Amino acid sequence: MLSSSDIEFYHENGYILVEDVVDPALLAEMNKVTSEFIEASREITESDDVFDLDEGHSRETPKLTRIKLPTKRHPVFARGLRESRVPEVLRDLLGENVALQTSKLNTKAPGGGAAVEWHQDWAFYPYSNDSLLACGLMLEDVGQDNGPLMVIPGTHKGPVLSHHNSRGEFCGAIDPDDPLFDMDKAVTLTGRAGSMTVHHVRILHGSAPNMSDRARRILFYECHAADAWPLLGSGSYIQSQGPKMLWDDYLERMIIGQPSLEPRTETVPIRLPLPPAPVGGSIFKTQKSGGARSAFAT
Ligand SMILES: O=C(O)CCC(=O)C(=O)O
Repeated sequence: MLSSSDIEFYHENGYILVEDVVDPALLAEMNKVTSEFIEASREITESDDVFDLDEGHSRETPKLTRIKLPTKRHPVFARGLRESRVPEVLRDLLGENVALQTSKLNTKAPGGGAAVEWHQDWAFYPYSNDSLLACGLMLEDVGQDNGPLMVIPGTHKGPVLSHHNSRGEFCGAIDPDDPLFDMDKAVTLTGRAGSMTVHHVRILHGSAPNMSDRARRILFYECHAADAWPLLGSGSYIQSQGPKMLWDDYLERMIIGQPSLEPRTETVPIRLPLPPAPVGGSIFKTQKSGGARSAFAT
């Protein structure tokens, strides 16, 4: 269980760091399977439903930005969600009834693995209320040098900033010159393998390129209160489902408690992520094809 001061800190600042979330044996298994996926990506030349390729990916030097939907690809990633402290953290922060929204394993390769430009997840997937968060489980140590997650405390209580480019397309990132963005207020979240960041769906966050010689593996479990229902965006695969698939998938995604057919609606600031960037499929492709301006350019 989280302490009441941790819970208060999360609600006030929009993030927390929790240590020792997964036991070392399970963590080792998750890393082994992750390495097997990275090995398998040597055969891949274009991003697909499983792999999001980074620039410079090749058979000789595999460079992935992401393994997509890892909980659907291998049971060990679902075990990391269910056989760990994640459910208790979710209960403390989102209540008794919680579902997985999506999962992604961001594998920032050594030697320049891509930055994630500053954004609010909420800009990608507005819901009927904002009881959503992302758990970022560190599969390996995350330090200052390998592209750690950064957040701007308190921004989860503010507006949803524009994530649109000058052509009016959704580009999945804010403009670094936005007067409401102040990088000097950023907090960097580092930790030992097995630690987990939790960030609110509306908090501004991003991460620099990985300029170190070791990978940065963070497995994100994005979760929502069962009575938060998507307005638009969400996992692209959720949008493409018919009612039967949608329902079966929702039940499969439940983590604790019961599903809800009565969306809780709240007055929350919303901007829809339309029209889309020319290429979607991942935040990396949306930001690149949408011409997002970088806050990390040197
Ligand atoms: O991998 C990261 O550093 C951040 C990931 C993120 O914010 C995202 O995928 O939406």
